[in-house]
Amino acid sequence: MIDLQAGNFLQSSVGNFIIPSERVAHVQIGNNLEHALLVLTKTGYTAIPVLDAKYQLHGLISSPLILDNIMGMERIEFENLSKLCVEDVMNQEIPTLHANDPLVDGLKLLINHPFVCTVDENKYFKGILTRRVVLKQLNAYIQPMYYKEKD
Ligand code: 2BA
Repeated sequence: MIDLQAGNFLQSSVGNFIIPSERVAHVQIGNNLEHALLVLTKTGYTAIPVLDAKYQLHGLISSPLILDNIMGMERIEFENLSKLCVEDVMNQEIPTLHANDPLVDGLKLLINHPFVCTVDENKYFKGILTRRVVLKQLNAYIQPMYYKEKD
């Protein structure tokens, strides 16, 4: 059963937990797949947002998506890395959150997505809500309750 305190925690705004846009690795519309693969490899992330010059969110690019688009029937088509742009292959079917949405909405989306982009009403990218940050907060919240009950 959700107690009153847990209810408050889950109702707190997503905006309190996001990694701000300036700390999120991203690529821009117009970048080719070679550039995206470089950014993904150097940062170590599997998927990152695709933004335009005004910081509006357009989709997500990931290493599996890039690999899928260079795999030919008989060979790896390396030339596609420079031929194709991120907007040709990015995933546009992505959920988004707003900074004032309750954390409980973010928690639900994080079941199927490792991170969820947060945007404002004009689709300007504000940051990401990650599983790590939410699990860390949830853990900090739950641990004292668990050990208090055991005492
Ligand atoms: P993944 O890249 O698949 O990373 C899965 C988890 O591995 C991350 O979970 C994190 O715990 C760890 N990890 C991966 N690369 C890391 C790195 N360079 N430094 C520290 N830890 C790293 P979360 O932190 O929950 O992130 C979930 C997803 O959010 C990541 O999935 C990535 O796609 C994205 N992400 C997280 N932080 C990002 C950032 N600063 N810029 C761009 N994308 C980010």
